[in-house]
Amino acid sequence: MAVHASEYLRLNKMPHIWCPGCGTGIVLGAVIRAIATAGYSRDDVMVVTGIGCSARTNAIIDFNTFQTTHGRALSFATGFKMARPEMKVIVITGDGDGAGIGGNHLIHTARRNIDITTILVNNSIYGMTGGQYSPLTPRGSMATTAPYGTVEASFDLCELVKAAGATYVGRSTAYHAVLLEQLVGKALKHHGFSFIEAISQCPIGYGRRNQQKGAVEMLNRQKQEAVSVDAAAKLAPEQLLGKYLIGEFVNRQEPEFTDMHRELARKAQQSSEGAQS
Ligand SMILES: Cc1ncc(C[n+]2csc(CCOP(=O)(O)OP(=O)(O)O)c2C)c(N)n1
Ligand code: SF4
Ligand SMILES: [Mg+2]
Repeated sequence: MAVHASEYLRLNKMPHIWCPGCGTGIVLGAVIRAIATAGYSRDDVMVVTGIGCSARTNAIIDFNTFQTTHGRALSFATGFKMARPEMKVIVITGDGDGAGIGGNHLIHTARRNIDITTILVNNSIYGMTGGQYSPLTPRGSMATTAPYGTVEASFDLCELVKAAGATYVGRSTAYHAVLLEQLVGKALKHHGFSFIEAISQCPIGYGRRNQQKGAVEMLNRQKQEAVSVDAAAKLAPEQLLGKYLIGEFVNRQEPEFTDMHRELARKAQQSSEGAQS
């Protein structure tokens, strides 16, 4: 019998800690609906997070869950996946956690093509710690660490993980929650490293410093600024200025890390048995 997504929530841990209008709950809703549609039981799934508002998803979901140190979720998740390759390992991380302090882990986990699904909640800011800018904060934004606006360029994280070797890459927004659920569903079924960037709104840490008056305005911006990959193909470059792409960017098969590691262990075992006989 199909599981209803709400059965994956720890209702006794409610209320959650998120501010009114926060997009993280919308992202989590899309993720658990995708898991329900895929039909995984609670015991099949391990969700690993680092630290941040996005990492607090772990407090209210009823899977095997592990909240790790800031920026290190992918390293812990790699260890879990190596020990229990039959489990569905999911990492939920933030732009500070996954692209800032954990950026190096992200590159190398993508390069290994280990079968882990990563959902990075990009709310353009370090939300939990009060609004410091992250590597994904748009240039010119106000932050507690940039009271006159950031001068650093942000980068396109989907392009980065694609270049690093991720074999499934997509992006959606909290506004486009149905697309987000579909992309997460495909990422979960993909055998290899899959990465979904979920653009989300932080009305408190980012919005109120940047003349974005609340969740509705921020969701409307997501609607206006996001362009689907198919629509973008028909537009001239100048029509895409100030926009970002959403949809599926990469979907290809390459040898997966735990499979290759198991094969290597088998060969090593055979060769040591051969040497002893
Ligand atoms: C090693 C370490 N450095 C810094 C912190 C403080 N810290 C906790 S959450 C956080 C930022 C989280 O930002 P992000 O990953 O974008 O998550 P959000 O809160 O925006 O969802 C920081 C810097 C920490 N807990 N551990
Ligand atoms: S600080 Fe921002 S990201 Fe954190 S709960 Fe509040 S609105 Fe959400
Ligand atoms: Mg953030």
